[in-house]
Amino acid sequence: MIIGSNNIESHNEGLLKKHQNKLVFTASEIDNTEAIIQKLIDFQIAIPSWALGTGGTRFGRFAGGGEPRSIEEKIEDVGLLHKLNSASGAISLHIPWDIPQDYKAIKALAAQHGLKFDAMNSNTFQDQADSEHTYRYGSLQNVNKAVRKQAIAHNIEVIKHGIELGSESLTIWLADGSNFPGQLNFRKAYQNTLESLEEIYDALPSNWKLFLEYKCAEPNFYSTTVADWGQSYSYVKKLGDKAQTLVDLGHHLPNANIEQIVSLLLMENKLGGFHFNDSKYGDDDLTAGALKPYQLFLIFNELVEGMDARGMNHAKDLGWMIDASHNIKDPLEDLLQSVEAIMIAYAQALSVDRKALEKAQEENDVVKAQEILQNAFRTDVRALVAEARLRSGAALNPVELYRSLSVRKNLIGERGLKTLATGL
Ligand code: PSV
Ligand code: MN
Ligand code: MN
Repeated sequence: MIIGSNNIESHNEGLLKKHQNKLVFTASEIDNTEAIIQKLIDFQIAIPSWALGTGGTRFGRFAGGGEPRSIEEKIEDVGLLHKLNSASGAISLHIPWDIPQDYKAIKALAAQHGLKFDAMNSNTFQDQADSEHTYRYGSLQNVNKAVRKQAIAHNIEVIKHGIELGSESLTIWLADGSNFPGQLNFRKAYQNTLESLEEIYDALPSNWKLFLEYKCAEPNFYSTTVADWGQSYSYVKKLGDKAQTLVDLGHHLPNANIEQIVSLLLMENKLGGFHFNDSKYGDDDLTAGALKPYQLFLIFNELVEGMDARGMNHAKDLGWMIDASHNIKDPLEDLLQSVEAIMIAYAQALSVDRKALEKAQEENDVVKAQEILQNAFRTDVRALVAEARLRSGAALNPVELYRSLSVRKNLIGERGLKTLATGL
């Protein structure tokens, strides 16, 4: 299925008048709208290949139709998203769920859709049919050296795939940990993990980054070897400049102050990137901004403040990725909603009156500081996000256009009703 520019133009024509009125009103409420729109145009969020199909839980999976069956079809799906919103210009692959065969052809297909390859993800949390050793008791932490070697070799293979595709980062998430007290010697598990990570780090090209993702629990329920930002920080600090921490919004203990974590990691130059999603209970992997949009805004508020303080480029200097799973929604609609929510939070953070906030903070004017933040959060910035899309040739309302073009029905026509996306 291909969405033509003519489809987008006629959709936009129908919505233009209303949009322009909203934009004029927004510009009367916010000072620096032109600068914000430009930053929004530049901002791209990578789509994870594994979120293009229906996810599931251990209780079942209710797949929708027309899901991508190959890496090529996954690229095509991200291409559809990018055509609709011009903000999803990258795909993040997971090996071995996505095994690139013909690099040249895959790169050409991605380029045709205006896509880059964002972080490559390794997988040492599942045994593969051809694996010699099991990860039942962990991978990089394993007491058995042969298992560790297998996991290290896998990560190095992932880097090699990434080099061929033009990716520049590797994300490592480890399921390693223990299920019961006494099962693991924490000190040895840490040391084994560090040594293994060092070997992987040594295989990184000079222009690459290694992102070490943390997660408080699951699949292990007593201890996790990289369980929180402090543990990730302790590893990446030892590894070197190319290693940084990756924050997945769903990987914290309840009520964690994620915005403060982000601020601290940025200050230490150890924030590498994000996996955006939302949650109520645990690693729920729900649509970004669906439950806690204020938290998402507060995170972006720290990001904008911290990146500006360090002179960083918002669009290029961190890895922006979604990590989501959809049990009941159409995955593509869900991803459009996630990207929109992230862009809104970013726009809101860009609209914060920084000087006034700094003054309020210096004067310990707590009420004023709250007024400033909440004013930015409560001012409707959706017209700015839509304007950024319009200027990039994308749709004013991506979900509406997706539906009016019956994209899912077309994909079912092409790929069939019973498709099992590779991966999750
Ligand atoms: C683990 O929960 C995680 O967030 C990691 O990023 C994985 O690679 C991803 O989910 C996919 O299962
Ligand atoms: Mn993640
Ligand atoms: Mn997760």
